[in-house]
Amino acid sequence: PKTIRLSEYRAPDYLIDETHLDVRIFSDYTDVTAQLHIRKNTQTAVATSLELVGADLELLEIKVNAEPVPESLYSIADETLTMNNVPGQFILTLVTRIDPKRNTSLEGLYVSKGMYCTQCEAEGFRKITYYLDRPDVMARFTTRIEADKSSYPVLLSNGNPVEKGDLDAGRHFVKWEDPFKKPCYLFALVAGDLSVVEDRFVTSSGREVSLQIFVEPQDLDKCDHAMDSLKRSMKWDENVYGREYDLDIYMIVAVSHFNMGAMENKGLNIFNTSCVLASAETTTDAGFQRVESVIAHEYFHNWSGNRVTCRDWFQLSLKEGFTVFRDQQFSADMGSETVNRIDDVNFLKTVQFAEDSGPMSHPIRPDSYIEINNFYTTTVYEKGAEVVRMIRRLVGVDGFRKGSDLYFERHDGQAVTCDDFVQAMEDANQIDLSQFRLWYSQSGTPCLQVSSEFSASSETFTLTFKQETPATPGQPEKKPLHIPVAIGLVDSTGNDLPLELEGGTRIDPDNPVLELKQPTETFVFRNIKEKPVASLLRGFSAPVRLQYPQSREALAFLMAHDRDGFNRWSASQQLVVSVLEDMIAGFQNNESVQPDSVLVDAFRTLLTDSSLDLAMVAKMLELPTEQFLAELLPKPTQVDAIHQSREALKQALASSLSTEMTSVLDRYPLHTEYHYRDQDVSERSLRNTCMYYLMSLEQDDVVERCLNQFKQACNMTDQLSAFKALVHSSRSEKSQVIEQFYQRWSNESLVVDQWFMVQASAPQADTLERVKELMNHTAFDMTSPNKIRALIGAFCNNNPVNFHNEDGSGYAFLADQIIALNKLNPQVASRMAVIMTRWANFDQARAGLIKQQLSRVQSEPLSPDVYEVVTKALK
Ligand code: BAL
Ligand code: ZN
Repeated sequence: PKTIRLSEYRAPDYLIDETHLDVRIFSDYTDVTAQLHIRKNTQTAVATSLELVGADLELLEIKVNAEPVPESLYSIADETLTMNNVPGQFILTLVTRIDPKRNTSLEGLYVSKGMYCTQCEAEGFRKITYYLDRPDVMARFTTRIEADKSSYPVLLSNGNPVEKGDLDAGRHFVKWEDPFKKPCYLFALVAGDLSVVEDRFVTSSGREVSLQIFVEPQDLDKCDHAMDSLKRSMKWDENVYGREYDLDIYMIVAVSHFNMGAMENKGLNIFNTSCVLASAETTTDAGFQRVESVIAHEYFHNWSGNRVTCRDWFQLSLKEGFTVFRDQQFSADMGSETVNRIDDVNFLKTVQFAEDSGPMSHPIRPDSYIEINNFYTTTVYEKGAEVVRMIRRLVGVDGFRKGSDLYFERHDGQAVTCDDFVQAMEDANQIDLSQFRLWYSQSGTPCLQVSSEFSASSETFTLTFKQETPATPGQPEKKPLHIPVAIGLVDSTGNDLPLELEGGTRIDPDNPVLELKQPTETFVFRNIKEKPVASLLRGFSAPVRLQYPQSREALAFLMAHDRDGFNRWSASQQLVVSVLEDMIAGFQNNESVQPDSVLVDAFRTLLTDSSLDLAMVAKMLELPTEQFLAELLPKPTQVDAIHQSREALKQALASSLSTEMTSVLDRYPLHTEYHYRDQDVSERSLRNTCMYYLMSLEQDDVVERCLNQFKQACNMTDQLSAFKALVHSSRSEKSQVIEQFYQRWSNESLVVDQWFMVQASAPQADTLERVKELMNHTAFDMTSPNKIRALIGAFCNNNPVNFHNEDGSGYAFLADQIIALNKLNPQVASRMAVIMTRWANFDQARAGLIKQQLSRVQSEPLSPDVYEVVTKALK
């Protein structure tokens, strides 16, 4: 497979102004007629040959200006159709035959549970017809779809329906027209027997938009939350970014077999059912939150992605980083800003930091790839969002809005680059972001080492920052980055001190930020009369690893007093980690270490102080996951020590604080009615966290309580929490509970996913055997990405102690699945292969076993997706 490089980008030699598709669906095949209005790009064109790309297509006809093209004038090879001596402007007609029913890659046109649907981003359109499948070629589309009327009564594509009618033999057609030019990755088509939920939205300028969510008939009662989230997103984007919707219809279709979460096709979003359906009985609070944020994310793409799109796929973060940032802002405005920030940062530090320190590390704007599908990563998305967030901090809220207005106005209808985005921010604010631009090209997580010194005699407090970014593949040398560090110096009463630097510079009290640009920088604060506690990187103002050793007492103090909610949580995590480090050391010396009373006391305060914010209390009580700890702690990762010590800490806290935790269960009894609102979500979260602790003791009274919750819960959040606590225990009741849960929910595919997930993440030693058994369960389906993620993904990602069993059985299991999936669905296979790229983090024996399995995978004939990951991992 070929490596594609950003440095080799060339504008297209040919452009397509109009694309007219006629898609005729028959039971054994689908015929696609494409009429492409092509012209030479006068800006660049040197070539006289036109090269289109296509994959898995049978070419039935080819005409130029309605004249058949003789075979001597075109050639087909290896995913290309090359035509020689084409005119400067012409209409190319292509008829291709495709086989959507056998398309298990879920790219292009495929069938999910009897419904035809598409996924074209990044390069799926080439599986529909030969095309200039690149985002800088933008055309106006019309799409005529024809199919059997009784099997496929609903026929959808982008834009507005302009014509429909019945045909012979029980067939019918609908023709759609999209007035906006777009790259082909935003093309979509759906044909199915679907029910629809409808609503309307009136835009700020008074235009009425029809909103439609298409689902299978049994899911009609699960669309309210998505519809409500959509309307709130539309309003929010008008208020916060001044962006109005531009078509008369906005459609969402839910499909069960989908590689991603959802896709922002113009006017016709296609969603994984898991990101659109929600009901109290079947969906957890986290599920409701996910639906809200993904609905918002795809809607926001209409401006950040569709109206202004990417020039090439290296610029993916232009639309994804910005849109993730926008959906994070939206979620923060809809609920608790701090809790949302904590969840986002937790995810970033667990997954993105791990990616950025491994063989797949890449900048948010990668400079090369073999398969672009491998770059839909947490780096491009979540770190990309952090980079946009830092720009906002540097230019301020108003400056950021000026910059985004200029960006949208300047580039509407264009395919542009990350540099264009930064340029708009610079131009709107007259600031220089030249050093800041390194965040786009430099990979790796910077490490920020901080030391501090208080001088009572000179009444100064000195902070010294040293930044260093470790070498990453292809980037041995790193330059210093422009890093905004939000800070506060907290006095003994918990108040922030005024910040004034030696020399007289006052730091803005509303946005106290230190801007680092040099490898080492020192800041001396004056008029500091008592030793303060420094609160650094408030709100996680930059995606760096902060190393600032603080005493446990200082951390407990910040936990209680920091006015920055994020840093209160961060202090609690650091305190827990520091206690766990003692326990891990003890485990390795065969000593049992009890948790420090500083932690126990701090947790007791959390459980008993009724003035505290419940949602924050619940977050602060959550122990960091084993994956988070593995990422954070020194390598080689002590898989077993981490697991055992974390379990021991959970039990010790449960035992010391059982009175306080039990009284939380009494104070917040099970809700009898479900509402997805902050107070209720916090109560459920806190109660279930306490239940989770107490269940670690496996005492009869708590087990009884948990069983009652499992039976009586009126919502999935409470039922699933109880289910998980029971299944992850060693109590004999669990086999019955597993059976009951399945019997109750076997018709709800998304709940069955949860059923698989909980079992696959159980810490008991027989879990791998159980996972293998479940792969033969009637509900498991190797062509469904949701099922694969729920069972195989959950075992390999969320069950470190079993997956990394030193006998290597977990690795052999994963390799078998990658080999099988490579043929069925390369995208999903390569996601699974990424798990194996982390071998260097483990001890020699485990690393050797992982590499052995990687080599076994490598010896197979591989898709470019899996090839790229495995080759980079073994380099
Ligand atoms: N564009 C792919 C799916 C998403 O990020 O919205
Ligand atoms: Zn996106």
